[in-house]
Amino acid sequence: AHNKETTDGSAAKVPAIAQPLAEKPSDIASNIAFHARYSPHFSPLKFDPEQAYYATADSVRDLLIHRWNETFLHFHKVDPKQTYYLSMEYLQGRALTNAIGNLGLSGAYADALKKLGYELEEIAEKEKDAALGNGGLGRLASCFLDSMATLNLPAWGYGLRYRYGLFKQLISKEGQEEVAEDWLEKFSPWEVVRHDVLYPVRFFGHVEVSPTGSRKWVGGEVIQALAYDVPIPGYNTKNTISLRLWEAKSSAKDFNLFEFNEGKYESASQLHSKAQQICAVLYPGDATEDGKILRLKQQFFLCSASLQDIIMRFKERREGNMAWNWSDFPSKVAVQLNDTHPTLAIPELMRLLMDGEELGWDEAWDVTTRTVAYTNHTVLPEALEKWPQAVMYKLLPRHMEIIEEIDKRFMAMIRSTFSSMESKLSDMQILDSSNPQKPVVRMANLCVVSSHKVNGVAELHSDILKADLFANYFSIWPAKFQNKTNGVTPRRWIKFCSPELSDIITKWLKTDGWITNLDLLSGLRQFADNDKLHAEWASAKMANKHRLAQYVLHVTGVSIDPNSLFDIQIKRIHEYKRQLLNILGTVYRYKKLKEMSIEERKKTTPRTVMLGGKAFATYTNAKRIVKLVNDVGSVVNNDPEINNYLKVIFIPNYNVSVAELLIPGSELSQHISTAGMEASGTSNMKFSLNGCLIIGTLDGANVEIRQEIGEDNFFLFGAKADEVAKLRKDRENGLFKPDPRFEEAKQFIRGGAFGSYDYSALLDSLEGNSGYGRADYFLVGYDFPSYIEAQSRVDEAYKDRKRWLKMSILSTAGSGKFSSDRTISQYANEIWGIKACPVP
Ligand code: B1N
Repeated sequence: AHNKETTDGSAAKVPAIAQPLAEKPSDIASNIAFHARYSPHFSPLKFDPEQAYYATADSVRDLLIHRWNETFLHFHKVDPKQTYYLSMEYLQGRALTNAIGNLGLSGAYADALKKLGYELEEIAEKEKDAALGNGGLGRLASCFLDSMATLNLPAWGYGLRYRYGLFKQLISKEGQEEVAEDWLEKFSPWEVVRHDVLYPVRFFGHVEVSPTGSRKWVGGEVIQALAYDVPIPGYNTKNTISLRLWEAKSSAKDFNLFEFNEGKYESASQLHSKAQQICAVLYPGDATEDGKILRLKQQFFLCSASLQDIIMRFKERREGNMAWNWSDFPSKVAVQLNDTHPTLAIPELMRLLMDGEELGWDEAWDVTTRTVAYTNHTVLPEALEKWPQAVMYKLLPRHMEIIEEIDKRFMAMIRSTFSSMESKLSDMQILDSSNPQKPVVRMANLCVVSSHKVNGVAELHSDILKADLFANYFSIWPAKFQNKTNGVTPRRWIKFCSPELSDIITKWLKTDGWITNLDLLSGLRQFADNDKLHAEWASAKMANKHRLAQYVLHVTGVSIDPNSLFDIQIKRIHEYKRQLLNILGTVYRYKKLKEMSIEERKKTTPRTVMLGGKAFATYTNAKRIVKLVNDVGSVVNNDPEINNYLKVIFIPNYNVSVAELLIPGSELSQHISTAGMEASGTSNMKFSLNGCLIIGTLDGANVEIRQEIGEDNFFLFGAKADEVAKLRKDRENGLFKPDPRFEEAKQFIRGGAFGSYDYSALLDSLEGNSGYGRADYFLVGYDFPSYIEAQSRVDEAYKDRKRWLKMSILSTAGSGKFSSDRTISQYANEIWGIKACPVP
């Protein structure tokens, strides 16, 4: 069926080659054919779906490169203030459908590919997910890039080009298995290597003091950072910005030819393999000292290469202008730290300004603090980075000097200006030497002290930062603290992943303006009771459910009923996210169904419970949870009495493209973390945007979602954030009486209903005998009864089709606030001070 001219191996009759920038279907088809032949990545004269993907991507790339060059020339000419987003993670997912959609060429490309014998969707699936991130923090960075481009903002993303991104999750009888996922196995058409953009990055060595007292970092090992650029097209604009990913390289002079010829192969290429290690994997395990050094090397590599590049650009744009001054730097450059992972940007900028550009401390400090801002993404104590001082001294001796000086001056400032805070100094200090065996650098403290703005990612989270984690700093610097509630890009997360629903929205709103002005969705409210809209809405949702059911059958072999309620929880597996609450509730539902008569069962709401997510490779309890979900599924799905009323599915290898399939087909999603622990959540926004109802706690952005869509349209349960501390205390004091239904569910598992695996270690963590003094730290037992009751309200609501559809429409209608366009506009106006710079 496919393009005969090129698949049968005979001399190909490739259509005539049009000009390289093709935007009409016939030109596009010819351009794709051109690339199939003249940008070959495989043996010649084949045109199977994978080659069609690469040829299509190459043709899209032409268009992007054209826009990209224009954008850079324009930025260079205008010289606006620019934002540089520093992040150790980007979860880009696939790029083809998104790029074509942002270019406004979805129809044209679909037609062009039809001419060549292909469906766009079919070839788009050949692309590998770029998973250079772990979860929400990385995906947020990617949504931000899309919004920055769409809003025509002069901005860049900086990150690392990991050879292996997030692992691929395999599910076996044992539970989760991790294998390396090779996203670069063949080649990525979305990156352009810039052979001329190369910076040296030093590690180890020592500080040399000159007779004049100036200090220089010398010796150690020097590794080159080479730039790979990924184009980020905006939606419906020419502006195309850049995600610059650094790759580590050694140079030829580091290769010891003499040693090599003597047969000493390993020592001859030592620096080469050291360089390769730096970008080998996303988040290398940091349990060992070597692991810590590698992770810190990664962080510094990102910071140093990016800042050298930023400074180079700043100077380049001032060439021939004698009047410029370093104090202009913050009016041209904003650096945003995505959590503490790129904190070393602070001492590195200080070092480059002082040791490289010969600024004095005060001037360098003024420039640095007016340039850098910090976003906090978590209050979980174990996620707050603390680097051993010994490791820092060894790897970055000059930076450690600078950090000591920042700390010293900060303490002096507190003593002189805020003497009432002296008693809090030990909490506020950057260097924490309270444990003389293991003195550490508290990276979050360094960020707060050195940034001009600090923000949380949802209102509740930002309030917790001010009242709790950073309360002392807040009392001395109230104006430093802000909130920037997260958002998601409506292009990827509804327009392209749910085109049917998007067309309905456009039709009823009589405009597609909502795609870049998501607040317009509120216009759907007036139709929330309209029967015609209900019918269209239900049919789009049903089509998405069918597509999802097919996928589930394909990856698990289990067939699920599109008429059942599709209930989904997808996110990293973590005890605070409480997948265990979900599965215990599901076990309880199963047990009750077993006890019912057939007549009673028929009155229940049939459900398909789907869970997906990856557990960190060494996180034992998270891996037990994965296994438990799979074991419960094996029993329930094969129970002929029950499997018409309940199915339990573990979705393997959850990632961005799987999310793009699951979210449009969802009806209920679970965001059920212990209140106060999920900083924001962003999938909650994607689900609600797609007309999916939420069962959730008052945590993170749930609070604001519920406000926007209305209390009646949100299934709320559970303890509130400000009750959690007391509930934990009560628990320790033996004041907690577990609900019998909770005991029943646990007992059912302990009794072996789901196989012979011993789940007692996992279930014990919910009881008083875990041995860690953290008995049910996440309050699963406390919240269980209100969770079960909220689930009953869901079952009742689902029986009333009209009511459910109305709630679904109101969810979408109330999601306008959660566009990352809104979030990024706020960052641009309230933190970065940058303005749109559209390419004419
Ligand atoms: O950042 C997201 C939030 O929506 C989530 O609530 C939050 O959990 C997530 C160490 C993290 N916080 N911290 C991380 C990631 C990687 C790592 O190595 C911490 N991720 C979040 C976006 O704001």
